[in-house]
Amino acid sequence: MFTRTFQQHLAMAAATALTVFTLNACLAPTAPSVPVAPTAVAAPVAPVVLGIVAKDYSFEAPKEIAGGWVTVAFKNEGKQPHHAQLVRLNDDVTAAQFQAALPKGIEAVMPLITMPGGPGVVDSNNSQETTIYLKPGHYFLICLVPDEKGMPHLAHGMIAPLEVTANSHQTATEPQADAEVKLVDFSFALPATIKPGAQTWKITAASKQPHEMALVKLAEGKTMMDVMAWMQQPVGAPPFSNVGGMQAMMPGDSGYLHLNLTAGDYIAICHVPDAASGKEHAALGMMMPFKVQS
Ligand SMILES: [Cu+2]
Repeated sequence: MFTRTFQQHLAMAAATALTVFTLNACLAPTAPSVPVAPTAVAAPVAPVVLGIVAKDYSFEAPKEIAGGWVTVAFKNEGKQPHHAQLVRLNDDVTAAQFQAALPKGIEAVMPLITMPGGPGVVDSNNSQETTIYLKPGHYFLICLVPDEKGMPHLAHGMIAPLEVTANSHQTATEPQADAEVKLVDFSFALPATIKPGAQTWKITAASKQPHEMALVKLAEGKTMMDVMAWMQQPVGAPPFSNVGGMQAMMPGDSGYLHLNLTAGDYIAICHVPDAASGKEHAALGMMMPFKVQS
């Protein structure tokens, strides 16, 4: 079931950005003097940074940001694990309609929104950065991580509005990736080998349903079976730590996940509910173990 395909992506900027000038003209006194205009190579424009701090149970974040490629820099200063799922209200949907739908559950909310991703779950005092594309519109940050009773943190007030405005300045350049990951119905296509250290993955939902990729690192001696058992019945300390990931994205969307993993055993998990059965995609096989080793 867990087929893993190799999707190594090579940065090609160096090959295309180089321009070779020949300077032999200045050695020949009789050569006509032709002024050479320097070839302008557009410097990459860094994404705007949206800084978010999570507490138990609130977000501290700007209320407005310019759209385009935005690096969402998320820090969890709470004691509980948290994430920041960004949701964009459809153009004809009001904030009041969205908030009225929230208590009715995911089936009522999904037709009103799209999801561009966001920083995945991290434990207390950890952080996660993702670079995602935000088109102008009315957004909310929400945290859907369940408390010990299974209630999403959203129900404790972990929701904040965000206005994304049209970017009147130079728009940011799409980031470069070291590796590519595909989210499919219902599996992950991960890089064949994953080394420790700083790296950026391009995450694409090559699928019919929205997906996410939560990353957990197994505790010493624990297995994927232990993780599955704990997810069924979350009693006591989890057999893993939450080390980030990419929140739910719509089919066809891509985003960038900035990682700095240490060596060890990990599992990629999708908690998005299936459109037909309502079951978590994890229960349909969207849980994949992988190893980080040098
Ligand atoms: Cu999924």
